[in-house]
Amino acid sequence: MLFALAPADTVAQVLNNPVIRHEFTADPAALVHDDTVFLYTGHDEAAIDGDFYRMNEWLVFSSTDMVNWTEYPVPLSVGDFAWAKADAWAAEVIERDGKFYWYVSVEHGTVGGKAIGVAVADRPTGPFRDALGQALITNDMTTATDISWDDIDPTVFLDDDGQAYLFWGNTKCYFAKLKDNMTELDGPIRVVEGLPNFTEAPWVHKRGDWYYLSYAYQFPEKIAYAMSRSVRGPWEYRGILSELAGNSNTNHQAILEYRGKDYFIYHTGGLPAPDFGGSFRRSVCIDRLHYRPDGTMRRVIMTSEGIQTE
Ligand code: FUB
Repeated sequence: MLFALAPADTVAQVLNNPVIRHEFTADPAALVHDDTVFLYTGHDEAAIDGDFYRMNEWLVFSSTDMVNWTEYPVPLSVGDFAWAKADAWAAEVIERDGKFYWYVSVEHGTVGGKAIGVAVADRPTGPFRDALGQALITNDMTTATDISWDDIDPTVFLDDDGQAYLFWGNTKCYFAKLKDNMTELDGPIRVVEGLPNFTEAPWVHKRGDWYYLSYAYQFPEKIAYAMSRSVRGPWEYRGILSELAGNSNTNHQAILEYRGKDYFIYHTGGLPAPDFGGSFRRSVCIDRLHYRPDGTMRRVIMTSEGIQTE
């Protein structure tokens, strides 16, 4: 009997997605500091039969190969914001002038609705403390939609001229300038136009002369993106970047360049039995991202193998 050799692309590799397996992680954000990647996530704690998010804290991990991750003590939780009462939803950290600012989504304790807070630390792993003692954005500050959960999913971007911007939203995508202290808005809140089927999860990054605004599209969520020559727009929609995240009805992406390679960091419900991942038991995954010569991004292929060590 003859046996055909397996084609090279079916040779078994280590299955590195999801990248964290001992707990559930969602809503990734990442930055590079001192040639090390710091991965920030939410922490899904819903029971197997849970039917909504149970999220009380955020987590931080580091890596120098995108495969092996070191976890640190819990750096920030809802309880660190005296004015907040629940829901450690999506967040992002940025470094400016040697300090690390962590913009988070939470449920406000008195104003009602979701709100955005900011914490600060001297190191990427914390400890972080509330930088303001009150919310930076509350639901009554945004009126483009009636929903109470439109002030979530902050993404922060520092432009080449030193001007920082905060983008966030659900259903509507908002943006505003930040003062140099990173804890106050510097001007009006505006609505970003040109993002069809915007749901949530904006992420702004720059490569060369192009600015990119990726976001969760429709519901269940795909990731789509737009491009612009200015962070203030106008934005031109450029299509779907990644497809549905399997058994998770949300997705949430971070885009990172590290040591000359580009990465797409996202979540799925992909932890198998006995953990049984799902929409409220999500896990961060990482795959390579590739640009075309004209700056557009190729569709990301979500894989079980993920990133392989070289
Ligand atoms: O994790 C809670 C919410 O689900 C996030 O804020 C959204 O981006 C979605 O992933």
